[in-house]
Amino acid sequence: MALVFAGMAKAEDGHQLWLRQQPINKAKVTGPECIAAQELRTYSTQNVTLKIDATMEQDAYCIKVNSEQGKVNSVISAKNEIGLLYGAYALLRGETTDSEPFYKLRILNHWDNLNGTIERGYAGLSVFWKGKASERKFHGRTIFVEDPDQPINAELIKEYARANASIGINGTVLNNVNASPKMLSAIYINKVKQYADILRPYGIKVYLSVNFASPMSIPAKGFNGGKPIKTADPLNPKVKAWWKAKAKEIYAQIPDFGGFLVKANSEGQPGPFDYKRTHADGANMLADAVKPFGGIIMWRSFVYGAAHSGEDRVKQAVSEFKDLDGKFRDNVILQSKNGPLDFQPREPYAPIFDNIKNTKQMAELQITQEYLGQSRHLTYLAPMWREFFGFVAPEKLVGIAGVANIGLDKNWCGHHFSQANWYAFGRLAWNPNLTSEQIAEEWLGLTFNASNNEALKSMMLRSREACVDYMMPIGLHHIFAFDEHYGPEPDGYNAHVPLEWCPVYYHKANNDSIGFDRTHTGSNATAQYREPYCTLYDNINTCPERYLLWFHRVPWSYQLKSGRTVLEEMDYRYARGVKEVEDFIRIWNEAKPNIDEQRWQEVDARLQHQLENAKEWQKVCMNYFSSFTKK
Ligand code: GCV
Repeated sequence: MALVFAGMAKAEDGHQLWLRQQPINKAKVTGPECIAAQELRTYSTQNVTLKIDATMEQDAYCIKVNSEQGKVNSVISAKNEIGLLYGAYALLRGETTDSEPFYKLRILNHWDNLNGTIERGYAGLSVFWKGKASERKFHGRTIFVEDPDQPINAELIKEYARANASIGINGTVLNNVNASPKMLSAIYINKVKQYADILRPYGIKVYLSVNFASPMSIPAKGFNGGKPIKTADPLNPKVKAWWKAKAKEIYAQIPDFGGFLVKANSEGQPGPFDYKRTHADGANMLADAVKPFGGIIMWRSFVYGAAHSGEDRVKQAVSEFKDLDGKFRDNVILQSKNGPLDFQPREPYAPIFDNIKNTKQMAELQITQEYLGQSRHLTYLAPMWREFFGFVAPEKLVGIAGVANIGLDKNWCGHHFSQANWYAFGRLAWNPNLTSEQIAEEWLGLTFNASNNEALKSMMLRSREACVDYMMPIGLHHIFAFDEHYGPEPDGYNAHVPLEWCPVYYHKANNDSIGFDRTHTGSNATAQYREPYCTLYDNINTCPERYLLWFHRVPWSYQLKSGRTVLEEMDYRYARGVKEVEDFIRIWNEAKPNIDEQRWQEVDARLQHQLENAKEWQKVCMNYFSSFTKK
């Protein structure tokens, strides 16, 4: 191994991600000439035969290793070149087993805007879209505007494709779910085609997020004399015709285009509800438009403030979609976040997965750490995603989407350890039964030559729980500073924004009690869960304490199993979270001799910052919450 990977002395900036092999150029590779063959010829230490076996499942591969007289010859078989590519990367990782992906849809969601910025992006600007600085400024800040004339960065996108293919990702949504209608204009479709052409040989399909009101501002080729129309009502024949014409226009350029992702009637986005139509009306209309070309619609259930405005926010997705179950076309997939609120450090699973039984479903996980320290904290997310799969059986889903954490930063993700989350997402989308340990070990080996470093592995595995402890223990949630979703703001209240964006709405602390009563005596969100969880969560004696203040309102004198009161328990947990980060710093210091200088320094600087932040969370939250008990 030591010969294969980059030497310790060589400066590393993280750009190569987990693909740090040095070219060896000694392997003999026979079989079809394809990217798999090129990769193996360059990086393999053994001779390999590639075989096409048309009877195999799509994307599956079979690896056979034969050692004869000290010489290793392997055979990789697959249905086509993409399967061979997956097999090649597996072999280069040291795997010698057969494998097939659990999910057909393993998709990254980029929340990238056409002006080059990224919503909840913490690693620089978009790798896909470039904007230019406008002359106008907003509160002293530069405003970026679209610039469709900018050429694409084909080399970078090829690297992106390679990295994704190496972990089995096979789809990418190129733009933000808060979508600009301009995404569907001819000039941008042409750019999407350029991306599709680069990504195709790596087995990656492109998808787009669409703005439901696009027909009102963008022309569709061959329709209405090139003029937009006055409505986006999904039952209006002209609207249906517009989307059909648009689908035709897209597929003429990108025959294997994947389909659309839609955020409708949520957080100000247009949708069918604007015309008193249902989500099914909207989704089915789009589904019919892409169906002849084999496209799909991923319709998001992250909807609040629409038909069920005012209801406990965590209940609204079920309220909006339950009655529509079974009414969607077969090429519509309902895409839901893992938790019912919004990617918090810890949430109970989203009960929409229990309530929807006759509609295809996908889970949306967030790789970008919007609420978990962004690219400044070391937080390994595999344990959180595995926790979700403990409640929602992987078989219930037809695919997995991950909100990407990728940007133009040299190391792609901002924090070197955030790369582990991109990696883990791909590996879990391929096989949701892999353990967090296995993935961490693999990633540490490939990224830092440190697969055997138990301390680093333990740091990764403990990091998400530490984050929960120093941000929001025992079921606290959404007590972040407004908008940035980074630091603490437990007293946050702003009369000018929806109440569901204000921290005080979630913890409801007063001089007597704290917590959100979501039991049958309160918002009754517990009733949306299947048994045994419904009963388990509803009853304070059986509700796991990690969800205590999520589901229950308790007096300050309430004692937890530890014998500590709520405030004492908070005190204990915040302190424990801080101590964990101190320990991560110690572990990282001990690993110093084994890690290249630049990456060691960069991670160290971020860990120091993480510690400051953890202490700030502890101080601000303890000051605030203890103020109630002193009155
Ligand atoms: C893309 C949260 C985020 C928003 C995001 C939204 C969503 O509210 O803060 O930035 O918008 O979720 O998932 O649609």
